[in-house]
Amino acid sequence: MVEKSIRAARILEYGKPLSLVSVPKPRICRDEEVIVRVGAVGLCHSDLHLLNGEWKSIIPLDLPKTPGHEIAGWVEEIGKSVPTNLLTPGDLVAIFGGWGCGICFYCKQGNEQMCESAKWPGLSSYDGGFAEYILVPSFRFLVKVQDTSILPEKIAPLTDAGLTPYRAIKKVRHHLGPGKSIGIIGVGGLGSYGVQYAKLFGAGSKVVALDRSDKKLELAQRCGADHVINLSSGESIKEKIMNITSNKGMDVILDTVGAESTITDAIRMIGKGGTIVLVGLMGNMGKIPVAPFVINEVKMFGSLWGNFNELKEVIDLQVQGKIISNIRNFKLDYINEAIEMLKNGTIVGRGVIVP
Ligand code: FEH
Ligand code: ZN
Ligand code: ZN
Repeated sequence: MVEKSIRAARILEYGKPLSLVSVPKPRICRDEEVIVRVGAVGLCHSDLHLLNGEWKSIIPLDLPKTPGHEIAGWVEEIGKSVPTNLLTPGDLVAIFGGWGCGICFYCKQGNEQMCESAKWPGLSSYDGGFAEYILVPSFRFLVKVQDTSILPEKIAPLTDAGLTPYRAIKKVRHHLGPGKSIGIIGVGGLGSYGVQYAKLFGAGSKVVALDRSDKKLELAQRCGADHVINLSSGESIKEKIMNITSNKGMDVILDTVGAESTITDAIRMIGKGGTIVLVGLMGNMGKIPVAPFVINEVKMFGSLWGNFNELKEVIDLQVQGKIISNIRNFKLDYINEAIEMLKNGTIVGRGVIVP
């Protein structure tokens, strides 16, 4: 049998541009498996860490590897045990990225993204979606999108950029309401969804978007932010926050960046009894000023990605038109240019590769 080949953008060596190469088309070897024709795949900051080799010790990879973990496309082929009432070739699907074992404590809780031996696509032994096709180890990781009029490039970012702030904001909804405030730090891929969820689930809370780019702050306004603050404006950010919040400070802050500076900003802006949720993975360390943290009873926690049911909920929101995906498409041939733009912060919204 002649082996078919496909195009993929792969890491051959850390710190180098991705290489566009020909690789064998994946084949079904186990009955649960599904091959998906990639329709779109989002570019995530985590990909930058991965490509640079910064995560070598936490996510060891055998190179070459195809990254890309934010994927949507069409079912190409299914294994023998895939229930055809769930999936058939041609279906539009979102690929849930938490490829859990299914039986550990975290998987049984429904949080497969936190599995003890999670195999995230493109972030583990499995190749990801910067390719024309991807092998998905089980149909359990696919969400069928019933509305086939939606383009895959609007679905792919939902599997990570749209999902991560959704899970985080669900965890702090009880702190929001009239007279309350929520700040979204970073209006990149995640933050533009974060602003929309803050409006949708904030029950009248004031939504404040903070970023260093005026273009991204304009996007935040289009997404419904009540106030925008440029973090590099040099003016007193704390003073602005105090004006907006009647001198209380913010009730909730979602940090979608996770750099030392944004953690410091968040702690400076948070009010008494406030909650900071960290989802961004940009930096390595943050500093906590002990006295204000204790005296103001600040709460701070992390939130990882989202689970399968949460992905279904986010897709429902998109299908109902309750959220919009702000994307910029790039052809697979221009993936390294897109990665450079992501590095420089010049992509407004989510950069999406369309093979
Ligand atoms: C990074 C590393 C491990 C798991 C998940 C991630 C995020 O990129 C998901 O956004
Ligand atoms: Zn990611
Ligand atoms: Zn597990």
